Amino acid sequence: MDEVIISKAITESYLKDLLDSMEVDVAIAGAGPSGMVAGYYLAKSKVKVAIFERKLSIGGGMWGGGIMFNRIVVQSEAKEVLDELGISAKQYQKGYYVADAVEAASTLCSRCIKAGSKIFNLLSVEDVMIREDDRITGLVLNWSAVALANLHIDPMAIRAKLAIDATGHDAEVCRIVARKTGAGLEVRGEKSMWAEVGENEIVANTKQVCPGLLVTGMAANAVFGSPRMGAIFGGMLLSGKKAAELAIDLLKKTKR
Ligand code: 48F
Repeated sequence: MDEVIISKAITESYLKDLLDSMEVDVAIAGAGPSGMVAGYYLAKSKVKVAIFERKLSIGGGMWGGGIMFNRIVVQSEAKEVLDELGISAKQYQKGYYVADAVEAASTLCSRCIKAGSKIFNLLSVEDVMIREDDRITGLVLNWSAVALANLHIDPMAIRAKLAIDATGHDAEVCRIVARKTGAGLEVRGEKSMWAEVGENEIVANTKQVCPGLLVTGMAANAVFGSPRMGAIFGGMLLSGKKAAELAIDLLKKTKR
């Protein structure tokens, strides 16, 4: 075994993918359930997509389910997404299905990558690129370790025809856009728990919030001031699917 060959294999293979992902159709911030569902459906439709995740582990809030019991609940409306991904679920009561959070997160991750998404962990989105008409043209990334160590290191830039904020409760990309650009975006912040309203509104809130930037998952409810919902995940899955569908439509329009 040659340690240098091992290091070269890792470095060359990683850098090839990173270089290739510096210009993509869609760049997604955050590899939680909504971001990975969006990535899955986009890649399945042959869209070039990269997902950037701050943490070492991907899957966001899915692993712990609710209450640190690794189960998630999904309502009937979103069961089709579990079926599409091959995640098993048992009916608990009419309209409510329970799935193993570990199976759900790991299967979603695997299907997202095998469909063709590139996922890069340990990278945080710290800014966006912006051009005329307040159009978001890409994401600005730095190694998460740089922020943790408080190092003064300049970031790298990824060009994307569209970006998706899937950063969860903090809606980090939308907050950056609201704070640093003239795009007129306001982040109202999520409201207290009300599962039914939160689940209904999350799909309606999944939209393009300024030219070139869409929002999905809990970030969508944070932007529009809708409630949180606790350990029910159907809305996240449907929101990710809708974000992918909207992005595919927008990409088709820009081609014309
Ligand atoms: O938080 P997260 O799971 O968001 P989601 O897809 O799903 C929410 C549910 O998990 C749960 C819920 C169910 O009712 O409310 O909370 O909306 O995943 C967001 C991911 O984005 C990463 C973060 O580490 C997590 O894995 N993330 C957050 N900010 C950044 C980021 C950033 N600036 N750059 C890169 N990744």
